[in-house]
Amino acid sequence: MHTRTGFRKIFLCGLFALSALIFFAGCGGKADSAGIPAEEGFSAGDLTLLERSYIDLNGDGEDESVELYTSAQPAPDGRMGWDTGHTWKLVARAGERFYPLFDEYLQYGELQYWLVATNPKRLDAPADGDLEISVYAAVTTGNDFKLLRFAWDERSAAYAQEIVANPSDQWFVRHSNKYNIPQADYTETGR
Ligand SMILES: [Ca+2]
Repeated sequence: MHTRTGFRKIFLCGLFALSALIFFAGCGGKADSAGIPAEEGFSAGDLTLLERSYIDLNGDGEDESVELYTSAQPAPDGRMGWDTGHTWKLVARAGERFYPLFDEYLQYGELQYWLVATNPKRLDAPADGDLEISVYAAVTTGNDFKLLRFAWDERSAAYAQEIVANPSDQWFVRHSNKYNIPQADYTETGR
């Protein structure tokens, strides 16, 4: 009797473990992390707004805005007071809902973004609703580079993040500067 109960327990535990395995395997998609939901009470604080673009990221007919902030501050002469490192924040905003896509301190680097529309159905004349919009962000520091992609996921009402490229064993990085002060010595010496 006891043996039979024991077998049943083992069988049920095995069944549960198998179900869990199938469930979690089924959850594996292209996204590299949990979705990025709206953040309550977002405040740009002392950050400086560098760029803002308007585009319909989730296909509901209303434009979101994509906003890039940095902790660098404009100097009295209007030029940006770049230091060797800053906090960089990339936000998708839908009305009063803010989605912090990226929020990190970058040393000797910066973040640049692109809004890319794709035509997955390969239609000759796609309407706006046929296109899928992704936010790509290239993130650099003095010793690493990565390319990230963010796309709206209706099911989780959040933005999914995918790491498109993040080369292994990176040692140092030279990169073009869109925002930071160009380093003339790199240009002149060809280093
Ligand atoms: Ca929208």
